Amino acid sequence: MKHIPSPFRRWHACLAKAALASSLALLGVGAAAVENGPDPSSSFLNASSGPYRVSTDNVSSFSARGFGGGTIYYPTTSGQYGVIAVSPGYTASQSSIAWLGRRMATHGFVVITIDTITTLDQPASRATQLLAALDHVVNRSSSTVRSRVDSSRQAVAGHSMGGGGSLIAAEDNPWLKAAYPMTPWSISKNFSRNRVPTMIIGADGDTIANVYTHARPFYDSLPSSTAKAYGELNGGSHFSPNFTNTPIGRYAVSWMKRFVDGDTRYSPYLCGAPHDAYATRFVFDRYQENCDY
Ligand code: 856
Repeated sequence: MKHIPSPFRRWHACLAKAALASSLALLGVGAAAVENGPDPSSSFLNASSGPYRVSTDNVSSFSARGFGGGTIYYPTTSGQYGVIAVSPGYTASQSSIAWLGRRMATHGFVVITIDTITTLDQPASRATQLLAALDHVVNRSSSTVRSRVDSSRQAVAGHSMGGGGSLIAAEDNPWLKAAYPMTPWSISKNFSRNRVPTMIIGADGDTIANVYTHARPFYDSLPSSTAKAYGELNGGSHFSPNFTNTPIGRYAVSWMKRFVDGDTRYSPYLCGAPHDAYATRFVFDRYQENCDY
């Protein structure tokens, strides 16, 4: 769509959105968009935490069915929040992605960061474990957590083999609202059946899941009818998703807000001017998307 001058593109998108919104309203389908928290700003999204205070519940490996246990991060304020499960990578534990679990929760999500059953589990196994973890939060967590969950809004994310797991989970479960694979690693390269809005994070210096054989072909395989984005970390490594000092947190929050909550206040941070200004943190000209969304 890049060849279409942007005012036209925005105008057509606007008409299309208005038509879609009114037909959805007429049909009475689709969950209403949820707006949790104040209007976003760039500085708000760049901060290491959002507006919600967060408590944690430990899920022991003994009580977990179908995954290895984990930690649930949830807003202390009562409300109805989307649910996100996050898997670490090969040989790693939940501590490696704890920062992201907490960060997303502070923006108004119930997040479970998981340990896998064994740290050597492969992506397909991580996919089923992500789904088991979502099921735990929705059906078997403490009543405090369950009271904060909207089970119609669930999403997955993961690092490396966990990122591959999140791609497989999304492809096999079109009811999911969003996926966020980070420096994903997978033997299967074709995710052309994926109907779940998916943002993939790659890293230019990744020597374990090289972007030319992993993140980029995965992105290219996603159908054009699926909302998608690809950002490649500038000066990044396979382990960038284990640290906070990258665009990963900001885009994770924006992607989940937009597609788990349907909160279009975040659209400019994915498709508009604040995104354009900030996307310089990614490798120049390698950012890809199929906006408008
Ligand atoms: C952090 C994925 C042949 O595959 C590999 O060597 C390999 C190594 C590591 C990972 C991964 O998940 O790293 C994440 O532990 C594939």
